[in-house]
Amino acid sequence: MPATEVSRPPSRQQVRGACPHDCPDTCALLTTVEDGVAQRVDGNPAHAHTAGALCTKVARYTERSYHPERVLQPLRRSGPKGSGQFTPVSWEEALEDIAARLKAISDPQAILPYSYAGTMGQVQGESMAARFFHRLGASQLDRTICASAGGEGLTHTLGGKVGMKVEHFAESRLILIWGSNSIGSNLHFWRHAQEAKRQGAKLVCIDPRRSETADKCHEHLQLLPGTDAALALALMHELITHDWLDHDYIERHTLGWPQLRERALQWPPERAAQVCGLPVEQIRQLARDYGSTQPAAIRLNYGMQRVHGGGNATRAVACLPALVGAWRHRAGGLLMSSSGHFPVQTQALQRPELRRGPSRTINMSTIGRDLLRPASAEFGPRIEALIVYNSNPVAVAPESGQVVQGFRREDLFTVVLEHFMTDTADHADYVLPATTQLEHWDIHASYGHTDVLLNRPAIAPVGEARSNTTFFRQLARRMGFEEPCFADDDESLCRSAFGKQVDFEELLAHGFASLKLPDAPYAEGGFPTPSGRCEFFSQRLADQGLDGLPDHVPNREVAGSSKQYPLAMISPPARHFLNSTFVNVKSLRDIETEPVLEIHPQDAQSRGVTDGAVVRVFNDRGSYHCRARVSERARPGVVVGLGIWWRKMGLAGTNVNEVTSQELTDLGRAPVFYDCAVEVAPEPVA
Ligand SMILES: Nc1nc2c(c(=O)[nH]1)N[C@H]1C(S)=C(S)[C@@H](COP(=O)(O)OP(=O)(O)OC[C@H]3O[C@@H](n4cnc5c(=O)[nH]c(N)nc54)[C@H](O)[C@@H]3O)O[C@H]1N2
Ligand SMILES: Nc1nc2c(c(=O)[nH]1)N[C@H]1C(S)=C(S)[C@@H](COP(=O)(O)OP(=O)(O)OC[C@H]3O[C@@H](n4cnc5c(=O)[nH]c(N)nc54)[C@H](O)[C@@H]3O)O[C@H]1N2
Ligand SMILES: [Mo]
Repeated sequence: MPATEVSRPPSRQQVRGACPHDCPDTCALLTTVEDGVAQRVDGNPAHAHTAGALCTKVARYTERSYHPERVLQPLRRSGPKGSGQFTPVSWEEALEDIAARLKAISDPQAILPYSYAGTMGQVQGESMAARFFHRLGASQLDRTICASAGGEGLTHTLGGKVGMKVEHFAESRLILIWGSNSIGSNLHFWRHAQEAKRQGAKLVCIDPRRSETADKCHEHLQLLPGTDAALALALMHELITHDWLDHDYIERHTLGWPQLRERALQWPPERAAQVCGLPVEQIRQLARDYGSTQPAAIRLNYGMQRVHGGGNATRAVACLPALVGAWRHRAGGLLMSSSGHFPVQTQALQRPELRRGPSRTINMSTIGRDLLRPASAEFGPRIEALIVYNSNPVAVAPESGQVVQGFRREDLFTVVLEHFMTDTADHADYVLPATTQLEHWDIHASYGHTDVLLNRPAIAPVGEARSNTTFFRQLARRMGFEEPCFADDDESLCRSAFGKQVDFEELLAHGFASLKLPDAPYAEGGFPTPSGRCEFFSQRLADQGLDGLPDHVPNREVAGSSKQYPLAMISPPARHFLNSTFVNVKSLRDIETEPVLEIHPQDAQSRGVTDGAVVRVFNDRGSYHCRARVSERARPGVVVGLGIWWRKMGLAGTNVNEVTSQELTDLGRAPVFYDCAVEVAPEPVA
């Protein structure tokens, strides 16, 4: 060592954070930083729900943050739309030009923000961005792509996205894991289910796929996609005919029992067995278990509401706990999402009062169709500019054929804030480097537990990356927006996110703080519905001209109903990706290997499909190639295209959303990813 260089110990610290990803677990993170470089990311052992453990994906967080292909400079398009050819420019130049391009659009409603849950943070999600778009008078985005069918179903039944506390599942005697592959997508819930299992509880999985979770449950009801309401109604039928009901709870805490009773009596198990494609005895046994075991808990997840009748199916399932009085126990009831328990100060964060003119709303799930729509009296102006952040619509939105065509419009001005050159970034006019969770402040609610988490920056922004909030603050200045709220810094946004109900000093000290909630919130009724009861019958739905009671609303594309496309396809998450995030992280992609289609041996044989063969999956909307995995994880008549690969990393530059449709659900205006008929043929990539 040269004499002039002073040797000093490396500075080493651990910074408390929160996992930003779209997952019910919302883990507390501890990032080890040495000399300004993040060395590793661990689960915080002090946070009970995280319990010091992370999933395989987030344990590799530094591999993603320091990925050699991260976008580190602003880029301007230099080739045709979608070619992925870009030239680096300065932030100054990019911001000036973007402001000029937006100012040149005469009707601000021709400008559309497109964002979802790349980060679930309240600050880097919709705070400064929402202020910016309200002040601009841009179109608003209906954020329906994931959970709005189930969300509305739950709201019209229980009153909101509310339910059991997740930790109490550990004390349940019977757990129905319904439309959820918990081991793959909700690992920290699975710990509680395992604890219950060790204590003797029975675990039942309700899923068209024999998932990793189904493997570990005592019972698996492998029903056809989109038939959950039929199953729930048949369970009610059995609860009624055997009088396994809690009459006192029904009397005092529910609404519409005589009507629901009449509806359920039309669903004997034989009828449901036919619709669901299940043995009748399996339905009877489940009803017996549910009617005779306390406390019984249902972990309902969003996998069962991505079909035409997803809203009604959620309503039907959400009626069950009240019928048997399961809510009386803290380990009984249902949990789909806990997000409605959090006192999020949306007004303070997003400032809707900044909007002066009229506003139209565009549904993010029909972005393909809407980008191609001309101006009209009904639609309003043609979409002329898109600003995308926290989302990868070209890969994740349904019916990619139309989405890609829309993003390729030469007259569309597109700005994408991203970490990587995703399929969407490839279609941008400007790609701007965004910070990751290790580099910015944020604060998080959760949809799987009831703790607030604070995320402090662990390292300085990598390269020239700027946070979403920084971008919108700086663009606001160039647009001439002078309201003082555009000067709020991220730490003060974090402070305002939950108001005084959450102790910010506690968050600063520990990184997390639990909401103060009763253990069994609906033991004595008190649901947040208009009536204060669990609403079997919803007057609010009836007032909209809809069925006030839950019913079985069949899929539009029922398995076996089309000669041309006889297979029903579902496309649930691959375990080592998070939607389309992490597909470019090599160590994780190596585990998933290639886009895969699980197909039952019978269906494979009749089509001449062999294990490992390249197949084409197709319908009238489009087609994509992937590798067949002949497996009994798929039931006969149903194929499983594990999601969501980047198109450009697929076998032929496409992915599963080529075949999904832009139809919407019965409630909540949501996509129907799992209501999709296809045919499959062995066919190498041309
Ligand atoms: N590893 C990983 N974790 C994730 C995600 C990911 O991509 N990867 N995604 C995250 C996101 S965005 C969300 S919204 C959450 C929740 O995400 P969900 O979409 O709930 O995902 P899963 O838990 O995989 O549950 C889907 C399960 O539902 C099943 N299913 C499909 N159709 C039906 C049906 O009609 N009825 C029933 N009963 N089941 C059906 C599928 O086979 C699958 O096993 O998970 C999050 N966690
Ligand atoms: N076929 C099929 N399609 C589906 C589904 C399915 O089950 N099957 N699932 C649907 C569901 S449940 C969902 S939730 C959607 C998910 O759709 P998206 O919310 O679009 O999720 P991702 O594909 O993970 O894309 C998020 C992007 O945000 C970026 N990002 C992360 N953090 C930040 C940040 O701080 N700033 C900025 N600017 N960018 C950031 C990431 O790099 C990533 O590219 O997909 C839906 N699509
Ligand atoms: Mo989602």
